Amino acid sequence: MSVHELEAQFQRKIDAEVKIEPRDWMPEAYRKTNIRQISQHAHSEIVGMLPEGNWITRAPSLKRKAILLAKVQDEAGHGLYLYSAAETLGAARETMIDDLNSGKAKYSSIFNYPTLTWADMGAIGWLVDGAAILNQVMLCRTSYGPYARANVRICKEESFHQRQGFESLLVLSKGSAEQKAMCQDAIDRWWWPSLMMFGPKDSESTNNDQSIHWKIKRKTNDELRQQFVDMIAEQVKLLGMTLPDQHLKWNAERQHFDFGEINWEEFWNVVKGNGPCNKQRLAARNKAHDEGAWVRAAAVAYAEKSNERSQNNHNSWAAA
Ligand code: BYC
Repeated sequence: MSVHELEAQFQRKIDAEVKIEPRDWMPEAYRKTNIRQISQHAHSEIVGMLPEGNWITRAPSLKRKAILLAKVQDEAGHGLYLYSAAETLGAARETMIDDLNSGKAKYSSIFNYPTLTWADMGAIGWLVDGAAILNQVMLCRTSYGPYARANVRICKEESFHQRQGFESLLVLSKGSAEQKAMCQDAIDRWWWPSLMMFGPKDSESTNNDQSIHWKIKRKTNDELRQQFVDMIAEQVKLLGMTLPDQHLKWNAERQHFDFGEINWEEFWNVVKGNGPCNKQRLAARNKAHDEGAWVRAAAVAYAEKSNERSQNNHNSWAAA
């Protein structure tokens, strides 16, 4: 079959909602864009452990500490499912990790902001995980099988993450004047960066059109962002708090909330490595990688010994 015919057959499968699996033929650009997106997603989960990890030792109660620990562990697990999904496309784990540690690979802009108070744990759960879920629910139906299945598992855990965040803010919102102020301040700081998680506006997105055509993405960046604004603009009322946007207003004609302009200069600045915590995040990842070298070496040595042992057993059986 010619490449042209293979491509036509591939697109027919996509159009018919048949999942693409690792051994199936696929255009090289489809493989590449999946490796790019899945590995960036994996890196986001791993780097995303850092801002919350910062508060594990300072959680205000045993219950909150246990919840936060479980959430951060879940994120490590999500990263591992996603690295495995990227490996099925031929990406090497070491290369992906090296690209993250050297600053070559991207990860979500959101994790380059600092977590200044305990209320930030609630705001991350409610807003950041809330944004992530909308995106990941869509990705449960992405066309590449292993990525879709990884997202199904991730979403189950993520919905607990969002609920615990909202519940934690609800407690603060009913607390002392100081707690209420802390809650509002966290919402004010995390709102705009959360909107940036959905990526550049559609007119600036380089990958939207092709990814929609291949059903890697089912909704555009702006569609998902609008869905998020509509959801949060209602939920914030339950907290008795406000969102820091004077242009936020229900538009009866559009049946959506209008909202103000995102600071795109800030977004690209953070994506390019110049956000408030980019350097700190990469330094923490590199330190963890260096300190884990002995664990990786021990695991390889153990695997080699086990192989040798089973080979010797096999040989002695064969000789007997
Ligand atoms: N930050 O063409 P576009 C979590 C890049 S973590 C940085 O629209 P695409 C959690 C983009 O990569 C969940 N970079 O791209 C963990 C592209 O650059 P390249 C994270 C961004 O891929 C711990 C360029 O801008 N979720 O849940 O079609 C605690 C042009 O953009 C960002 C995922 O990773 C950004 N925000 O669409 C709590 C979901 N946005 O590579 C929670 C998977 C864009 O061409 N990813 N860029 O040089 C996706 O769904 C898509 O990749 C995006 C962007 C919607 C993010």
